[in-house]
Amino acid sequence: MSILVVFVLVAVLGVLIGTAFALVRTRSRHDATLLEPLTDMRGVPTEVKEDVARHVAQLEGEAEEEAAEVDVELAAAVDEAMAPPAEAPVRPKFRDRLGKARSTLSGYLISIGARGRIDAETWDELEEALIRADVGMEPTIELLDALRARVKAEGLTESSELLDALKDELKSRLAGYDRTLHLADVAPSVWLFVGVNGVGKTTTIGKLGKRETAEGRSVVMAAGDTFRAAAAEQLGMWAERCGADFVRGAEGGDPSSVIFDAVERAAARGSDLVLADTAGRLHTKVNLMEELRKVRRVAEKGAGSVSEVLLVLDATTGQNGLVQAKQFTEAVELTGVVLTKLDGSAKGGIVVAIQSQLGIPVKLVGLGETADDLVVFDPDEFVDALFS
Ligand SMILES: Nc1nc2c(ncn2[C@@H]2O[C@H](COP(=O)(O)OP(=O)(O)O)[C@@H](O)[C@H]2O)c(=O)[nH]1
Ligand SMILES: [Mg+2]
Repeated sequence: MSILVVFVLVAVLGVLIGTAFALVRTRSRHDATLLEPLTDMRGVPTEVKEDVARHVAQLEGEAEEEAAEVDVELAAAVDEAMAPPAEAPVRPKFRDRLGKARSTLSGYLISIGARGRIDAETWDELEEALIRADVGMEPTIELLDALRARVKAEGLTESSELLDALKDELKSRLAGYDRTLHLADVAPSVWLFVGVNGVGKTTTIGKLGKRETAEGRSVVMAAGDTFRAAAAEQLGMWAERCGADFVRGAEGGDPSSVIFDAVERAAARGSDLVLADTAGRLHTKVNLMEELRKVRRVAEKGAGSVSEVLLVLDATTGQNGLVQAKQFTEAVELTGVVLTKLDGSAKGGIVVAIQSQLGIPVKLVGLGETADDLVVFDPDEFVDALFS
């Protein structure tokens, strides 16, 4: 009799453990049905129930551990996919790149700051500093007038207060411009780059190509500088690097037709943006300006719209850049300036001259030669860097 009872109990236990096993294997992780059979073990002795419950708990624990391991592996894989690439660009800081411009000013700033009082010599030194930094004669006079009025109105007496007022004045004069690069309502948009030879047009297009493709836009680069074959090759390399489409023409060919073809290609492929390079030199200046007018017209003959005409200026040329800017504004309506080579320029004040004399915003500045060295111009950061 007792042997029979033991036999039945062992059989019941076996069946229950088997069922629990099968349930644990097939259930979804948070499935509560697992414990249901256990609640229906009427008439089964307590020790057996406890034994079964222990087994089930152990199996459940193992299943949870396994699921947790899978979760950890999955999270690691997602992290890896979302992580920025190892060579993630670090935005260059004005302060680190404006060494030359800062050293032009620093001697004056230290001397003015050390003077303590605001006197005639303070004003002379300030004027000299601004002229040396290539702020330009007219903007310098305007700035000094505004500062004199401010010193009087606010009762400033310390030279350090005067320097703070100057920083403030510069920041507010440089602020307030729209520095975004606009896209046309209907693609493809065309951004045209103009400027004399060697200022950094092709390099700027390359840098922007990287930025725009990284933001998910499809880009066509147009080698509108047909003056030398090397110019097209240089642009072609940038295009390849950032995965942009590339259109070039024959050496000495018509730049307008290259840009027209690029717009056609962009329209056919549904691309967002055409970055159009132009030549910086021709036999005469009159020809160059005529050609730019034609390029501008032809770029809009097809499906594209020119939404930016950017004048590229080399910051190391200082006031000379201003003369160029005036000539280019006569040929084409400029939407902004790209000021390159600010990293190598002792004449940071040219930014003030350009904006105050031409009323055209400096939208981008070049702070070096690599693809990530083009940044949106930030007046506050710029002024703080100059005075640090
Ligand atoms: N240091 C520095 N060099 C630059 C910058 N932009 C362009 N360059 C260099 O200026 C030179 C002329 O540039 P390029 O794009 O060929 O001028 P382009 O003739 O106007 O097309 C090249 O050696 C560039 O690497 C910049 O922001 N900083
Ligand atoms: Mg070029």
